[in-house]
Amino acid sequence: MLGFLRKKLKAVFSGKQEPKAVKSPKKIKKAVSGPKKIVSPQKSTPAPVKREKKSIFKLFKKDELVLEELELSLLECGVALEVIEQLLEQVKSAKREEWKAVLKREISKLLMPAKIKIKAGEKPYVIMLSGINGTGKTTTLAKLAKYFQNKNKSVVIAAADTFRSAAIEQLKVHCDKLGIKMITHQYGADPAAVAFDAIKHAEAKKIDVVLIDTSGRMHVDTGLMKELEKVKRVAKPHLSLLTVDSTTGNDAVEQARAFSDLIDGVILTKFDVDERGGALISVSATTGKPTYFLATGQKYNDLESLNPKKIVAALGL
Ligand SMILES: Nc1nc2c(ncn2[C@@H]2O[C@H](COP(=O)(O)OP(=O)(O)OP(=O)(O)O)[C@@H](O)[C@H]2O)c(=O)[nH]1
Ligand SMILES: [Mg+2]
Repeated sequence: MLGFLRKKLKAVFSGKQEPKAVKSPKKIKKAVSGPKKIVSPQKSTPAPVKREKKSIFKLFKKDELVLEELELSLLECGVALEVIEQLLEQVKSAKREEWKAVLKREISKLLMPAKIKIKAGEKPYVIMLSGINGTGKTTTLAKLAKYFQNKNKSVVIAAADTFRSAAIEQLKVHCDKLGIKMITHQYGADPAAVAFDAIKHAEAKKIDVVLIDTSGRMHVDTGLMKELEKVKRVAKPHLSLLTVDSTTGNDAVEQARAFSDLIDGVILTKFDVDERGGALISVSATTGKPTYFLATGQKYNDLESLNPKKIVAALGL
């Protein structure tokens, strides 16, 4: 916003716009340094102000108001502040009449739906899920298993979360319900070794898909992020996906940055809890990676493809 304000004031001083509409340099300085403060031409000039000058400042104020409206729509949808700033910078380079359309277009471009395509020879097809704690990795993994079963593909699951207590038992419940074999080691074992064993098992039994569950890790925990790198190095997944909780706010940017090099795409989880899509906009803008699914509930079939139009519509622009 401030950049925009500065530009306008620069135009006033360079003579491109009527200078008299602004009271004094002192006031201008205040307007520049204060947040979104606009100098009122009426208050600042005791002499009658010409119509022309007035309209310039009306437009100026109108621009600010439109930008604020766009900013508010993005904030209300839970888009991270950093991403809002980036988006508004793009918007401001267009004509004001086009701002809303440009914003919608830019967001649509960011949201890239993708589908899993298994090529001939990719057997077993290996998928690894990662993400911060509680974002829905294990539940989504079970949904993915069901997704492949629905396509008549055989599945084996690697319980590579050997860290969190009860993680293996939680996954076992899903595997038993779905009739899927789970490869596991002891708690505290190397997760990369679990993934490796599951892939070897799939190769021996000619199983189509290996799904690797990993433990939740905070993106700031460098030790655990290194561990994830190792799992990836060993398992060489065809697809490495990050689960992002729909309710994530500003933190989505930092999460996305930390995982970005380790992932090929995103699954937005708990979309039934928060359908605004702001977290997905933030993560997509930060990683440039596509979205494979939206997880929309607790049932195994609650997986949907991303429809960018739905997310853009939720912005209410
Ligand atoms: N409403 C809703 N709840 C979900 C969804 N996905 C997961 N959950 C719930 O979110 C909670 C955490 O899910 P988990 O699958 O255990 O998450 P996780 O990422 O594996 O957790 P950690 O392994 O502890 O990091 C559970 O209560 C799930 O039932 C979803 O799409 N919608
Ligand atoms: Mg889990």
